[in-house]
This record gives sequence, structure tokens and C-alpha cells, in this order.
Amino acid sequence: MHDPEGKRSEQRPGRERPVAGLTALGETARHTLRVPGALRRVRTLLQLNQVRGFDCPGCAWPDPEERSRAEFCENGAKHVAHEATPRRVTRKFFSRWPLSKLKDQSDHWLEQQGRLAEPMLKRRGSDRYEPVSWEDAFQHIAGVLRQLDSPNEALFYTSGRTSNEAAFLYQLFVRQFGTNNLPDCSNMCHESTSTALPEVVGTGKGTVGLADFDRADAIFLIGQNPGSNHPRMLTSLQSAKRRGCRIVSINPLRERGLVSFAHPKELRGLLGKGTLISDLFLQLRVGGDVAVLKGIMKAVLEAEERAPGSVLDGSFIREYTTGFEAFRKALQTVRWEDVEAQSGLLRGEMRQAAEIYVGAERVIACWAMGITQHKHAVSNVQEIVNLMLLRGNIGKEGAGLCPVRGHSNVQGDRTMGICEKPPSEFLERLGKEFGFEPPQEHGLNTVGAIRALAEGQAKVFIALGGNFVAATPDTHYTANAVRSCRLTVQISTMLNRSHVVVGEEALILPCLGRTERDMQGGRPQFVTVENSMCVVHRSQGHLAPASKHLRSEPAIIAGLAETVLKGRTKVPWKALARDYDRIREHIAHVVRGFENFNRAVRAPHGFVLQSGACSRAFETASGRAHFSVHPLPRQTLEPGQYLMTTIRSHDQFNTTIYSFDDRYRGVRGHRRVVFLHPTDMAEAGLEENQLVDLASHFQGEIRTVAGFRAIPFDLPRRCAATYFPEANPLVPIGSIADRSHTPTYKSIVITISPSS
Ligand SMILES: Nc1nc2c(c(=O)[nH]1)N[C@H]1C(S)=C(S)[C@@H](COP(=O)(O)OP(=O)(O)OC[C@H]3O[C@@H](n4cnc5c(=O)[nH]c(N)nc54)[C@H](O)[C@@H]3O)O[C@H]1N2
Ligand SMILES: Nc1nc2c(c(=O)[nH]1)N[C@H]1C(S)=C(S)[C@@H](COP(=O)(O)OP(=O)(O)OC[C@H]3O[C@@H](n4cnc5c(=O)[nH]c(N)nc54)[C@H](O)[C@@H]3O)O[C@H]1N2
Ligand SMILES: [Mo]
Repeated sequence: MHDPEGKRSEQRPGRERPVAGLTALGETARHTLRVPGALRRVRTLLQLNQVRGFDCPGCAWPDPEERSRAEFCENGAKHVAHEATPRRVTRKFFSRWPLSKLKDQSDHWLEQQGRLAEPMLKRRGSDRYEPVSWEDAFQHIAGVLRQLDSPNEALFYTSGRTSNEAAFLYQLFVRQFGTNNLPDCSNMCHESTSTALPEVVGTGKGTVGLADFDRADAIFLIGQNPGSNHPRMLTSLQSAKRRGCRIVSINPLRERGLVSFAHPKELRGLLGKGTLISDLFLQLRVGGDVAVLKGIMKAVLEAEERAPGSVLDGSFIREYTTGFEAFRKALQTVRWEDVEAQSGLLRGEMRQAAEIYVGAERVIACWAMGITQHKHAVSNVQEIVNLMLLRGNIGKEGAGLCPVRGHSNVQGDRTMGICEKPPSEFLERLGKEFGFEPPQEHGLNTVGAIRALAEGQAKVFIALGGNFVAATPDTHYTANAVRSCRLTVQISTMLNRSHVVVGEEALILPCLGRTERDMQGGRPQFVTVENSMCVVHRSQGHLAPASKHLRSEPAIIAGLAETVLKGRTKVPWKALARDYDRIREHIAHVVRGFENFNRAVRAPHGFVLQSGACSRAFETASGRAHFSVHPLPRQTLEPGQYLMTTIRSHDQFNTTIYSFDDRYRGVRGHRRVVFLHPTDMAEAGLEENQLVDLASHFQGEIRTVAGFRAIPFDLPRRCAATYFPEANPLVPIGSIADRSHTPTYKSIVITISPSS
């Protein structure tokens, strides 16, 4: 896929500035003020994450109860400014830009064209989108859906910005239509967490709240880059650090935000003086997490052997867990030599981590994509749980599991039933509430959906948000699969690759964003979201909608459902879309924990969904938490091969690219780069900034991308890092995590050759 970029690349390895200091504040101002419509944006920012305002459309990190007037980070400001842009993609735009021309524009260019302003239809054989009325658009979709041989030939994707209310209506529509084909961005994100946790602790969600960060004695940050992706988390880490909490980072890249942080609102921060964040940095090899965790746990068990009864939490293990003996025996057979070889670390380093772990009364373990996007991702997560169980670090104050979610409502969407494998209990309650028989057969996840399209088993693709074509693995394979569709439909705010790589027919249904006023039935409505720590709260935008043609997500789904299900549904779709309280009443009857939804969510800070694990009432088969045993993965590389991980830059939100810079990693003007160890570069005869081609190797298949710049970087030998989504053509569709089926975006075997 074509993606032209700027011409300069500047490496700034020299002076290390702490993350989020003066530059960050200046950057916020720059992003907000440099374009027309600045005032609209500043007014908007002041409502960001306020009790009566809207939820940040960025990450899912929670808001503190005590909020300052400006409760947002530099990156939150960028996401908001992007949505509140004064630019518009209108019918005039599409008359000037046929698809054959749009496809040569970069992802960055597409997103910068502004907000989608009216519904558009591309007909069969045409190279152009033309305006269409909402009613005709719905009729068109209904017509195509009715011709399918089975409801399972349609796919209904969701991205994680969708509100609870929209998500609930969407899954209801899809299930009344007759399928569980609800792939979502979670399938590419924390699915490994959602697969791993229920088995061993009885919930798929985290067990900590923000207040626990004020009590923890140690925090482990595993495979996560908060400086760029969850910047508000750094405030929690900084204050924990100042009270003496110890922080261990486990990451192949020495990320600046994990090293040092300066609060933009503090004088020290403004002067560029940062707090040192990590007490210990374990710079493991890409994919070496199971090994590192085993190493740390071996060291913990050794300490217990030296001083029996003083290291492990024996009473917790006896009372609340099963499987400890089998776990201990298995771990004893794992050899330190293998742990060192697979992790790329020395046993002394892992012993140091164990010392910090054992020296802390209360420990929180945080993790994100560095853990979940590997072949062994489910093992990764369950090994984290093993470590935490050893000293009873689940279900007590100041301690627990903290999977750090991505999209701002990705967790809520799952709670609302966006899931291709819904629990039968959920389906039963849904069927009872609305008087129908929901389909029981499991649906397709994201990778399954792509394969079904490629093999002609699915023919219609509808997306509630997101950028499926760019975010998914194996870009060329996926693009061809999508092109083979009879109809693709995107319900979106901004133009992206998925509006350009489309089926025979394609529709764009433009919707309101988080920042905008949502008037229904003559009254302003609010929606709700659930953050990474299970807090459900309201979100309400106040800006005038970007165009008079926009509809809210619930209104679009209701309109679509009514047309498609005509005569087959008893749900009063239009009435629900006129009053979101009525949607919430149904949610209260169907979703556990939402019993008094309408009242509870009107409390200033919303309400918390507590799982049993938070109080050690583990809802597993045995009623206990489970120690689990996992083999040590063995990654072998042939000469000339590297293990590549894909990462986000500081200046992007997933497939939305804000600029070609990555300030904290010292890259300017380029995204087609490959980070390599300087010695590896020297041995391969590569110069800094030299253009190279990359080839991935998987089960005899080879995929290539061309014209990446080699950049020397502080990462372990034989590891490589590239940006998402530029490197996605290298990720094989068949390379997925065991059991969770998450694409292995963070471990791809590649070779590198100079570009010819
Ligand atoms: N500004 C901004 N915020 C975002 C996003 C964004 O794109 N931009 N995206 C949102 C979404 S959807 C998500 S899921 C989150 C993602 O948030 P993160 O998970 O922090 O994002 P990534 O950049 O994918 O990678 C995380 C880290 O994993 C490390 N890593 C890579 N491979 C390995 C490995 O093998 N082991 C270990 N231990 N670490 C490894 C990388 O060096 C990197 O520091 O952020 C959310 N917030
Ligand atoms: N190589 C590699 N690939 C990855 C990853 C990786 O780490 N490495 N990470 C994966 C992860 S964690 C994730 S979550 C996925 C992300 O995959 P997606 O969620 O599918 O992608 P996004 O880029 O977040 O989607 C951006 C688009 O969403 C639309 N949008 C924005 N706001 C709204 C809204 O309020 N409503 C609606 N309806 N639409 C809106 C806009 O049109 C925008 O262009 O990518 C995955 N892909
Ligand atoms: Mo994500």
C-alpha cells in the first residue's frame, strides 16, 4: 500500500529529556492552536474528562476523582483536536477524488481530510462515491443482506470507541439478524488477556482501581509504553514513586517514559527535571516474557527455600488457590541456562526483580500489547498471574492485576455483548428481554472473518468504527479479501484506508463523535463508557455536530435494524434511539452489574463493576485461583534472522497518523523505519538511515515490504522494531496466538537486505 512520507530523518540520541515536560505542554498548544477552529478546540479541551463533559477518545486509563481543570494529556489533546477539526469531507470532495486517485494517498493524508460529512454510496462498477439519503442507504444494506444464503455470510466489526449504548443496540441487531459474527478490535488487542484470566482467576478484567496505585509498594510494567499510549498513567506512577514505591519495567525497548517523567503541571517538570521512573529495567529479548517471568519466580522459590515460610503467602496459597505443587515441581525442572537463553537476561537481573517483588507487601502488575500479541500470549498472561499468586497479590488493597486497555471503551463494548463467543447465560437473558431466540453458534473473530472473506464464505462487511483494512494483519491478503465483498459499510468519523479499499459496493455512514452534542427526541443525550478499571461513567459532548447530516451511532444502528429486520423484530428501535435511558433500562435487565444503571451512572463518578476476584471470591470452576503450568517457548533464529516487534509512535492513535515524528525515540520525518541494535547493523554492513527491504518468514511463506530506513537503537541483539501499521503486510494471517487467535504483531521473524 502506497504511503509516501517526508524527506528528512534526524536522529537525536544526545540529550535525554524527561518525558512529558515543557515540550509536551508546548506540543499540546501547538496541536490545538495551529489550525483554524482553535477556539472550538480549546473550549472542547476544557470539557475533556470532566464530570459533565466527555470521555477522552484516546486510551482507557481512568480519571482521578479529584479532577484538575485540565485533566488531559498531550496525546488526549491531539485525539480531541483531530476529531474537532474544521475540515470536512463532503460530496464535493468525493466528486474531485475518485477511488482510483484516493488509493494513492497515504493513510496520513486520508485522515487529515477532515470529518466525513454525509452518507455516500459507491455503486457496483463505479469509481466514485456519490451522495445517498440515510433511508436509501439503509434500504440498500437491507436489500443485500436479504439476498444472503445465511446470516453467517455477514460480518459486523466493532472498534473500541463505540459507547455502551451503541454497542448494546448493535449486538442486539446482529443477533436478531441471526449471527454471532461480531469480530472486534479486542481480537487484535487484549483477547489473550480475556482468554487467560477467566480460566485462572474467574474474570476477564483487571482487579485494581486507581486508588490501589496510592498503596502499592511495587509496580511491574510489562510490555507497555505509558509515556506515549497512556500518558495520564505516568502521573500515578510518579506519585507512587515519590512515596517510595518501586517500579520494575520489562521491555525490549528502553522507552523514555519508563525511564524518567516530568509532570507538565509542576515547576520541576517545566524545568525539565524528571522523576526517575524505573528502579530496575529488564531489557529482555522480544518474546522472552515467559522466560523472564519463570526466572523471577524461580528466584522467589529459591528465596523461600532459603527461609521457609517467610517468602510465599502460604495461607493465601492454601486457602484460595489450587495447582501450586504441580506448578512448583514444573518450575524446578526449568533450567536457568534455558531461561537466560530465551530471555536474553542474566539470572542476576531476574533475581533483582524477585528481590523487589518479595520485598513489597503489595504489588500491581500492569501489562499491554508487549504481552498479548505473541504466539505464547495466553501463557504470558497466566505466568503473570502465577507470579502474583505466589504472594497473595490479588484481592488485597494496593495489589492486583492491571491489564491496561487500549481504546477508551473497548472493555465496555465487551461487557455489552460485542463478542463472537457470547456466554450462553448472556444470550439467554438477551433472548428473554427481547422475546427472540439468539443464535447459539459461535461467530467469527477478526482473523476468522478475514479468512471467511478471502474464501468467499462471507460477503458483507459492516464496521462500527475503526480501520479494519489497516489495523489487521497481512495487509495485502486482507485488502484482497475485503475487495471480494459484495458490500462494505463503514460507520465512521474520519476518512481512512477502509473507505478506499472496499467491496463491489461500499457505503460511508458518517456519525457523531465523542465531542459533539447528541440531540434525540428534542433532548440532549449522554452515553456511557467503561474504563480500564471497570468504572462505568457518562460521557457527553457539547460541540455543534460537524455536519447537519450526521447521526449518532445509536440512531444509525436503530435505523438500520428497523429496515433490515422489518416484520421480524418487536424491538421499538426508533423509540430506543430517541431516549438512551430506555436503552439503559434494557441493559439493566440483561447485563450483570448494571441493575440500577440509569440511577447509578448519574452519580458524579459513575459506578464500579466489582468482580469476585477483587475480594478473592474467584469465579472459576473450582472457586479458587489456579496456578498454571506452561512450557518455556523456544524461539530459534537462523543466521541473518531477527525477531521483529511492531510498536506505536508517540504521534499516532492506532492507524491515525498525526505526524511522521516520534519525539521520545528521536525520530523525525519518517515512519518507514526499522530499529536495530548498532552491532547487528555493523555486522550486516548497514549504515544508519540506509534503505532496506524486510522479508518475513512463516511456514515457508515470504512476505516483503520495501524502503525502510535502518536506525540504530537501544534494543537487544537480534531484535527489530517497526511501526504499526506500516509493517502489517509482514504479519502472516496464519501467525496467531495459541487459543486467543490474536495476530502475533509482536513477534515476526524477518530478514533484512539493502534496497536495490
Ligand atoms: N497515543 C496513543 N495512545 C494509545 C494508542 C495509540 O496508538 N496512541 N493505542 C491505544 C490502544 S488500542 C492500545 S491497545 C494501547 C497500546 O499500548 P501499548 O501496549 O503500550 O502499545 P505498543 O506500542 O503496541 O507496545 C507496547 C510496548 O511493548 C513493548 N514490547 C514489544 N515487544 C515486546 C515483548 O516481546 N515483550 C515485552 N515485555 N514488551 C514488548 C514495546 O517496546 C512497547 O514499549 O494504547 C492505547 N493508547
Ligand atoms: N502491527 C500491529 N497491528 C496492530 C496493533 C499492533 O500493535 N501492531 N494493534 C492492534 C490493536 S491493539 C488495535 S485496538 C487495532 C485497532 O484497530 P481499529 O480500532 O480498527 O483502528 P483505529 O485506527 O483505532 O480506527 C480509527 C478509525 O476509527 C474511526 N472513528 C474514530 N472515532 C470514532 C467514533 O467515535 N465512532 C466511529 N463509528 N468511528 C470512529 C475513524 O474513522 C478512524 O479513522 O489495531 C491492531 N493492529
Ligand atoms: Mo488496542
